Amino acid sequence: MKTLSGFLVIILISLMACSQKSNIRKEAQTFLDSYNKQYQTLYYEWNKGEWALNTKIVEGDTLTSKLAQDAQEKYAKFTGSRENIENAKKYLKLKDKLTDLQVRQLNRILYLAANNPETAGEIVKEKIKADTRQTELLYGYDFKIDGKSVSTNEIDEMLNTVTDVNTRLKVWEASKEVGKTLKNGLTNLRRLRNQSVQALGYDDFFSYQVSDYGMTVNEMRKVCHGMIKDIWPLYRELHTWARYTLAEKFGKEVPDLLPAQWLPNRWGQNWQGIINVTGLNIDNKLKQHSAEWIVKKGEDFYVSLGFSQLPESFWERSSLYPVPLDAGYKKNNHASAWHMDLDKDVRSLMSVIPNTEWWSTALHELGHIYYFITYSNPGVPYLLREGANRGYHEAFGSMMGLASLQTPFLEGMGLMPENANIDKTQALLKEALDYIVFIPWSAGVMTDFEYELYAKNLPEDQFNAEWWKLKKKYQGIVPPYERGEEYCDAASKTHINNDAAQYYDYAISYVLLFQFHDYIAKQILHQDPHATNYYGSKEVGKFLKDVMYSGATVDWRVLLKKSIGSKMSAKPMLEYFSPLMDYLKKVNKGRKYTLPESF
Ligand code: X8Z
Ligand code: ZN
Repeated sequence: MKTLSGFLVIILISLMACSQKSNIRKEAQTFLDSYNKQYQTLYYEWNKGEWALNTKIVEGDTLTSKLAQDAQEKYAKFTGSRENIENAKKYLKLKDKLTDLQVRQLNRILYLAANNPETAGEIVKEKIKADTRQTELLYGYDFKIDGKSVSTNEIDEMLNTVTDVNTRLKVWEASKEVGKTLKNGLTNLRRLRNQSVQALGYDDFFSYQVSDYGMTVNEMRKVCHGMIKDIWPLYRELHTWARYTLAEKFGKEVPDLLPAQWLPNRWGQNWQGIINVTGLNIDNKLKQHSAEWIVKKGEDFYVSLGFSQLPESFWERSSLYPVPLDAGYKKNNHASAWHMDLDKDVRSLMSVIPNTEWWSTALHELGHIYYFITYSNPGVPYLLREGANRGYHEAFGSMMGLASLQTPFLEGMGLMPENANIDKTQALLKEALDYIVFIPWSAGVMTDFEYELYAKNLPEDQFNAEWWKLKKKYQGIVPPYERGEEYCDAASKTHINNDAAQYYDYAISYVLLFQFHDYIAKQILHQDPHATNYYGSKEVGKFLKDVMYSGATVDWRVLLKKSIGSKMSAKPMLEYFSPLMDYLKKVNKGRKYTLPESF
């Protein structure tokens, strides 16, 4: 009897514990349901305001920015509210009794709150105002060459084609002028961003953004520097090759470091425009088509993998093509993808013209759009409709961009003649000028600059000096002349203004995309990673959808291991480009190297 009653007591106690657990779960769920619902509504209103602000910028119009600010303030007030923070903390104290999905949402609530805490109310308000102003200044800016307005597409086109160095200098200078008008705003935003997150205990805005990966700043910097170290020997060869190639192209002496105005990109972030691989130049082919064709073909590529067609509303509401210079208004000229309502209202903002750069960019943006669509399923609460991490979100569209420029795919699309005799080494070189060259820029210059800016409080009178110090150190790029502190060349880059302290996302995305691409090529398509054709492969589509489906409901490291069986590693990227080393060493034989041998 004694044992039986003891047994009953144990059962009773565990039943009570069970029901207590289930009560706490229920209570927490009620809170989360209500939060998710309000969150979605306010997020949608905020995005609508932001969309209007970014797609139609009229000088002197104060109404649009006021509406955008009001909507953002409401969103901030809710996400940063004391009540929501306290509730989230209260339930997190009982996290052993909650499900993993609930804990993730509660952590997300605290993460969102830290960007707009009610305790820093006035600072948050000021920040929202400064943010909208910076957007207007950046995208309302009238770029001019010799007093004549030019679009950023025209600037990019000139940097890709003009061979007269004096003209190049003018174009490059024109592209940097905008920085001057943004410097005060950036200084102010740095203070406001830091103060906002400090109210909830973060050291600074940089560490806040990094914490989204579950990493400390030191860990993230280590990852970034590790990537640069890995690719450095190849980068050094590319740098040497580029100095000699460009000097010959422009009829100049070989410089020790690369003059910024010689490079085919405003920031020197990728250099693929330096070479023209016979047979592989699809620019001419694309130019025979319309900008609409580019986006439609992009959709067609995803549909061929088994993704659905884009919703009608995407075509109706997106802003995909450039605004004419005489339209009387301007718009954000940088590409982006928007998950307006965290559900079906997906849009993209681009200025597509038919060229290779926009072909890749359109595929990149559609990668975001299909990620949005795929994780907008009942298993993923609004709060977790995000990438597994931010790098994942950037990776898939860029991977499709890589795949879309490989020979078998281009042949299939009719963008190049079948059996065209493409020089494989030159093709690989062109890819390296994109993907390898990008690493010292993203993991080095951008990341270190923002680290110095936010975490080290870089003095205002050193912004430009620091920028060029980092450009020299990581990229071996120098300005045409000493650029004093009246310039703010860093601020000519979109992300410095409106996607702050997150640029390592792209470096991570490149590493991840080569891991995913390698897996797809070898394990699914059984093709050489250098020569794949994803088109029409439902298996590839299924693999991608499976990775995308869970959004941020799972740990990104676990997801990586589960989907491709490995940890984050630059190995597949290095392996992909390894055939290039021997070639470049041969070409560069006898040439003067000016970058240090190891990083
Ligand atoms: O900003 C972008 C995307 C935005 S979703 C177009 N990218 C980085 C850049 O342009 O600097 C894509 C790769 C790098
Ligand atoms: Zn992107």
